[in-house]
Amino acid sequence: VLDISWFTESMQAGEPVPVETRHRIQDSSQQLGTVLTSRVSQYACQRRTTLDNRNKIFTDAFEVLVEHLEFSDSKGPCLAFKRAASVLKSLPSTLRHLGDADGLPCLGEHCRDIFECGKCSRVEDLMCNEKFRTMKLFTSVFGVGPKTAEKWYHRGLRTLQEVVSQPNVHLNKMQRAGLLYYRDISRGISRAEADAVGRIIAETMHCISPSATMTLTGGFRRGKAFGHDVDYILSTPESGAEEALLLRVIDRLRYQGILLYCDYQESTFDKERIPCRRFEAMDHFPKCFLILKLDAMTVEDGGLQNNPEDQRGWRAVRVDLVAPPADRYAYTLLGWTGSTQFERDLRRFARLERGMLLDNHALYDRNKSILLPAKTEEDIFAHLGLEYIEPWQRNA
Ligand code: DCT
Ligand code: MG
Repeated sequence: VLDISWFTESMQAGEPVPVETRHRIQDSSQQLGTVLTSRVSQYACQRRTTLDNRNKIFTDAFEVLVEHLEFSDSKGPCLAFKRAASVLKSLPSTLRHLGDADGLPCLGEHCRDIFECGKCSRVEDLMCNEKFRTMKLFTSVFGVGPKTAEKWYHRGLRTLQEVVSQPNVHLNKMQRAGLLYYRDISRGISRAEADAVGRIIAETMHCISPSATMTLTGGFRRGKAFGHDVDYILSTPESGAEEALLLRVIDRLRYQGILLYCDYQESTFDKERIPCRRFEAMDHFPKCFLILKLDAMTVEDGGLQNNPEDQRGWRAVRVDLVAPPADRYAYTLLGWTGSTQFERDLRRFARLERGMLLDNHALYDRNKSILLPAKTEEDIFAHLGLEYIEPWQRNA
């Protein structure tokens, strides 16, 4: 039985998150940054994008449109807005004049709304739109994608309280966990919490295999102060032992009583079948999507975040672990570091500009019909003829 005692207060699509769209770009012949903008690449992997986003006022608005388009499965327009937001994030200053956008890639007519009208009515309408707000609420649950959210919406459901109390709503194991720990996992994880998770996993892993190593990846490796989950790569120098290592780590976490949820995906990696010519969202390495119980006492810097929930002395955190074979480590590290837009453009750049195929498993040169070996991320950038971009500059 799903214990939803904390659901007593009505969980529903709350006040719209304020997105300030009332910033008007002046139409002026004065162009601030043409020298700079003429050198901005259309590929995120040729831009250095730190977390210091000077155009948040615009990118927040774009991200609302992206979310809306993702809900309605409009891939093309969605990608166009993602690219536009990504270009803006890389700029060293805020756009002040329409002329500043001239010469910038990916900022075509579809962006004029947001720049020109002083306010973007489309964004403001969405923020008040019941369907959009409900879809946002439902998809914020771990395990709930746009399709399920839409189904619930059409059944007339509007709050999480309604979802859990409807007897005819079937929830899978992931969604049940998502709802059970909703309060915790919808709240950001701090770097101190991510490090605490890392210490627990490292300790567990070293009991099993002293020579195994662990690398923090995802948003935290890019320097983010908060994340929605913690991503770690586990590796062992012993060839072929990675899958057993991951399974034993999971077993031990369970034995410690801190494994609240585990979705284990076994390896489907076959060395004979690389390169993979068709793009797949996920790699084939053994991995797991976990929810762990993080004890406040294990977190440095004042324990868990200042939250009344944490009076109970622990919080739930989402953790992803992946364990590639040792010779696939560099590709996996590059793939899991992100951002998603940076990865998308790396693969696109490889394919269109270099005739190469890149994924988390390998880099393949189609012209020479060879797999290019790499021990480090630097090796991969070098094969692609790209300047090395540090992880903290990949926040595209
Ligand atoms: N990734 C990707 N393509 C996807 C999803 C993920 O290339 N469709 C890569 C990039 C980031 C990495 O996997 C980890 O994914 P997330 O944890 O979802 O992203 P994040 O950048 O770590 O974001 P957050 O800080 O919110 O966890
Ligand atoms: Mg992450």
